[in-house]
Amino acid sequence: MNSRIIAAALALVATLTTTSPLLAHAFLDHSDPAVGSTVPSSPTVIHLWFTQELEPAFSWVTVSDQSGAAVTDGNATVDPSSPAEMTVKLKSLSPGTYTVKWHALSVDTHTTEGDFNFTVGKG
Ligand SMILES: [Cu+2]
Repeated sequence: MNSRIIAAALALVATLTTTSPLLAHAFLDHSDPAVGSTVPSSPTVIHLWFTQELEPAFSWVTVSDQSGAAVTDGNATVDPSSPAEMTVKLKSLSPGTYTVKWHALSVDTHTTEGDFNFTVGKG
């Protein structure tokens, strides 16, 4: 490869990087159970909807109880028919507050992460 082609390629990368839109990341849009909510009984799954489509192999969710123990049943999945949605099955949850941590790689290759709580009431 000659140096002119390399220079042109670098210029193109710089242009793409500096002009990417600010909103083009996968942030959490909403979830079920909702962020900060209290639900009457143990949900069997938690759904997270993002603002952009996800790369399933590099996106995950963990759910833990107050002692830090994982309460998920298997890994999070992304349904190909709903690529901005991540779902993970849950074990049967006792009343208490649970922490959801998510890490997303969007199709634009940007990673984002965050966490929130939800509470299972006494039913
Ligand atoms: Cu992005």
